Amino acid sequence: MVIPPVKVYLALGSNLGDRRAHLDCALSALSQKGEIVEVSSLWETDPVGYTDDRPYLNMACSYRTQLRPEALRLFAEATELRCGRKGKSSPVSGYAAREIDIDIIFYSDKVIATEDLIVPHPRAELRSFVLFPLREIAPDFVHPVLGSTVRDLAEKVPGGALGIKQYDGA
Ligand code: PH2
Ligand code: MG
Ligand code: MG
Repeated sequence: MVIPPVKVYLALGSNLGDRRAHLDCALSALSQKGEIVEVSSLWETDPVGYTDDRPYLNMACSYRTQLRPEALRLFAEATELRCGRKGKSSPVSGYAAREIDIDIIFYSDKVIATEDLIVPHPRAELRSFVLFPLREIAPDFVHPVLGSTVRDLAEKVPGGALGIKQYDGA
C-alpha cells in the first residue's frame, strides 16, 4: 500500500576519508527514493561521545518520501553501506569513526519507539551538530515530544557553539 508523501528530517555526518564525497553520495542515493527538499550548509564539528581527533562534516536535509519509517530506516542503512560505511556502531557498542552516518531526526510529527527505531532521535536535543544545521532549514519545526522549536533547542543546546563551526570548504 502506498502512503502519501511525508516530510522527514535527516542528519548526515562523516569523519573518515573524503567526507564531502560521502555526503554527496548519500544525498544522491537518497534522491532515488524521494526528494531532497532543503539542504543545510556543512558544519565542521568535533566528535561527540567518544575520543577521536578526526572532525566531522555534519549537515541536515529535509526529504519528501513515501517510505514508511521502518523502510526508511532500512534504506538509510543500505545507503550508508553503498556510500562506503564499513562498520556499525551505537551508543551501546561504542561510537567509532565512520565514512557516513544517516540518522532520522524527525519523521513528520510522528513519535515512534520500536526495538530498531526511535523517532524523534533520542539525543537530537543534546547535539549542536544536529541542531545547528537543522536550524538553517527548519527553525520553526516543533519537536513533537519536547514541544520546542528547533530554533529554541539550538539556542539552549548544552555546550553552545563549542566545537562546531561552519565549514568554508577549504
Ligand atoms: N555522530 C555520532 C557520535 N558523535 N560527533 C559529531 N561531531 N558528529 C556526528 O555526526 C556524531 C558525533 C553518532 O552517530
Ligand atoms: Mg548518528
Ligand atoms: Mg546512525
